[in-house]
Amino acid sequence: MHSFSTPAVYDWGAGGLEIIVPGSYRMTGYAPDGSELWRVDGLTYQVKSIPVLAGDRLFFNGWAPGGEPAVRLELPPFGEMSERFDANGDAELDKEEIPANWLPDNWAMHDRNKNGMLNARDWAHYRARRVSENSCMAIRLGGRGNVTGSHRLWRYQKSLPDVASPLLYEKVLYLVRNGGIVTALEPASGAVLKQGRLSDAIDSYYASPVAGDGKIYMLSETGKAVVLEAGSDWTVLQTNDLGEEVYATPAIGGDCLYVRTASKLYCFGE
Ligand SMILES: [Ca+2]
Ligand SMILES: [Ca+2]
Repeated sequence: MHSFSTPAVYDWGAGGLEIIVPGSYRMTGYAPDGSELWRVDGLTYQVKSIPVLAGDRLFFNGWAPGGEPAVRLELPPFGEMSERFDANGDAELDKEEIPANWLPDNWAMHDRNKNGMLNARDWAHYRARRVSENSCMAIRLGGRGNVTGSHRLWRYQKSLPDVASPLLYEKVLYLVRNGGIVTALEPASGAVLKQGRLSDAIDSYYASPVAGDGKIYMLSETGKAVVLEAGSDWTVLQTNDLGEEVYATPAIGGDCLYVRTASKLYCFGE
């Protein structure tokens, strides 16, 4: 499928570099020569957030439409589908053979050879997408091979951001979901420390949160700039309105917070 995440580089010092690539359905660690070192399964089909590295831990959020636990579909593999539903026995599933509640709403995307039916390859393409699940997860680095069972430490599946990346700051992991829902997670366990709504900034969030000076900064799509006091019991200190769209993640340099809105570049400092 297609994804929008940016790879990360992990430096093992004398152990060399590792390139970590989040993609559809899996996260993969590569050596600089391109050979695969490890992979973790269970990512959703289309990821946008970037990995957050801390020590030998990696935190990652992946969200795509249809991947919420309540709406995803546990579709059977093609073999089972043919046995149950291929009425005319041509090793293809047509629209009359597939149960109505399992029909793809984007048929053309999955009918790869455009013959009006889904063969085994088409069905695998569709099924992979519909069975995939949104989640925020923690991974322990350093494994080799498929380390989904041994190195994926936890998954959290509620109130996830679509685009905004997680933020790890002073031992708390923050997520901001569209609608202004902020969740603070305990990084070691994935347990929820606090969840609440930014009542003055109920909006979509494309910019990732950033932190400094004991505060968390979240900028919404329409330019609401929320300042939180950081912590497992975070609170809203201030909400300002910049009055126009923000999609870029703010940058911090020295004592300044740089924010780019649709038409301006701001520098905020003491
Ligand atoms: Ca058929
Ligand atoms: Ca086809």
